[in-house]
Amino acid sequence: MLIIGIAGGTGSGKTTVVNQIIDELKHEEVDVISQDSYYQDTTHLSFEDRKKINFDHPKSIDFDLLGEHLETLRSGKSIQQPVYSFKEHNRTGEFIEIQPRKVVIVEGILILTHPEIRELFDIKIYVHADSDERLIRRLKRDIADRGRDLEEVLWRYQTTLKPMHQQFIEPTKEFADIIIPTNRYNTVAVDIVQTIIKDRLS
Ligand code: UZR
Ligand code: MG
Repeated sequence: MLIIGIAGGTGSGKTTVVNQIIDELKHEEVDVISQDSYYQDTTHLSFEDRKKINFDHPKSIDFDLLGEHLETLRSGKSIQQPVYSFKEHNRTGEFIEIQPRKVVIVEGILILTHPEIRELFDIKIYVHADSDERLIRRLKRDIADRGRDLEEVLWRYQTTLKPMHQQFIEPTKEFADIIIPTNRYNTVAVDIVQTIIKDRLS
């Protein structure tokens, strides 16, 4: 099994890169695991308190569960992954079963911040876009898909997203084997990653 970690700031284009990488793989060969599924269980908090959680800080992630799940998949067994709701800022109580596959891609802003989790990755990738590009993408997404408004997104960006990015996310670039720039269309970096995957699978 090949486990690939893909980090990068919010709006850096992680999802696009993941989709380009898996484009040439067969459905039954790859699992994509999002950090979002591993936000801490916050059932003990009220909705008002959950809204105040700093979701860009490493402590918001249940890395113990993520590590356990990756080990389980590596041992050839399936996992029961919690389903997360961005609307509720909490786990829904439902689970989905994920089967072990030849390639497991783990993506998320904070996945390279944790030393033991880093050790589990065979390939570490950091997706880079300039902060203005990321803010533009984040604004569009939060307004279109997550029912937020301009003021709220900008306020969150200045008070949380930017400082957390500088403190925790950007420094993990140092751990990356490959840095993929997404300010403009890039096919070479993705080709390289696909070649490594094919090579390891054969
Ligand atoms: P990406 N996030 C939420 O907005 N709500 C939640 O309940 C959980 C997470 C956001 C989080 C982070 N920050 O910036 C983003 N906030 O999801 C990471 N606020 O996701 O890498 O797709 O941008
Ligand atoms: Mg995402």
